[in-house]
Amino acid sequence: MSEDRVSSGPSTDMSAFRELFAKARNIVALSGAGISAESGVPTFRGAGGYWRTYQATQLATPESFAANPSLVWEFYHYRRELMGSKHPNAAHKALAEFEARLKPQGRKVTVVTQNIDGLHHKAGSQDIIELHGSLFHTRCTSCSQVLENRDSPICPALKDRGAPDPDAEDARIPVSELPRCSECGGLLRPHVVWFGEALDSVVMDRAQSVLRSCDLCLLVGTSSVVYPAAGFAPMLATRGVPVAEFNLEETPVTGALTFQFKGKCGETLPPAIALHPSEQTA
Ligand code: BV8
Ligand code: ZN
Repeated sequence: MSEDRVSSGPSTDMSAFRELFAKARNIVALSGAGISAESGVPTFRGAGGYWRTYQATQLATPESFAANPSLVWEFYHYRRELMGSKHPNAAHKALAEFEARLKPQGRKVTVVTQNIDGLHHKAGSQDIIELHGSLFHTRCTSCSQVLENRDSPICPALKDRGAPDPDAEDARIPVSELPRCSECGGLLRPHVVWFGEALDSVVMDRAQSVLRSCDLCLLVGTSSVVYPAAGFAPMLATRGVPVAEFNLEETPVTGALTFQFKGKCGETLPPAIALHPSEQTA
């Protein structure tokens, strides 16, 4: 009787991973909030996921913005201002160096991130797809113009507002004093994808295209619960593409993956993607 193959689950063999990575030519790094945790940026899960008495998932919705644009803008203003003192950590930097090192070898590294904090850009990565938009871009709710905006504060009424403490008083800013479009005067919103909103089709097409040619996936610091991003790594694994997860803990997709490297990605990722002896001869 053929023995049922017990799925052995992901390997923790770093040398086996590095042999595969040495041959990979189109590498995709799928990152989530966990890659920015060691930079001091709160993640969505656990304590970090709260701002005042709200979970981020309650505020990151079109319904919340329609009902209370002042509160949602305080939340995003807080996160924008926070980034002024946050910097890329060893994991962001390792990915940026990895991309630069492999380029002359004709090998691609693309960062596909769920994060809106801009730390991959700050670390020097070039090939980045921001699936969920950016804290530092606004979109006009009237004329849809998208602009980069790094103004601090983004409007006078938000100056010194956005305190995260549960007992902080909501600013109740009149909508006329919230960020307004310089073109048409319309109300601006953060150019991010909220829960219940579709991802930008151009961004999605770019992501699908890099995933189609991917021959190695690094899944870094994501809880893999938010779709469609959470479906990317399992889809690759089903296609036989090796996927290595770098996370503090198990996630719903861990069992389907090829490699699992547990720990802080600022410590586990850099040695995993450091120079391989085969590259010297390249
Ligand atoms: C869509 C931008 C359809 C905003 C984000 C019911 C109602 C409504 C919708 C749904 C529903 N059920 C399912 C859905 C779909 C929904 C969804 O998946 N919901 C989940 C909650 C079930 N998805 C959507 O709504 C998406 N759109 O489906 O549209 C559609 C189609 C056509 C037409 C119309 C509609 C849009 C989802 C995008 C939402 N926007 N962000 C903002 O940031 O403010 S999502 C946001 O949360 C992040 O971008 C990220 O994607 C997600 C958080 O996940 P992570 O990044 O993984 O972070 P998290 O904190 O969860 O985990 C951190 C991980 O890191 C942990 O595993 C931890 O262990 C690890 N870690 C921590 N420290 C370290 C570490 N690892 C290593 N080292 C460390 N040091
Ligand atoms: Zn406008």
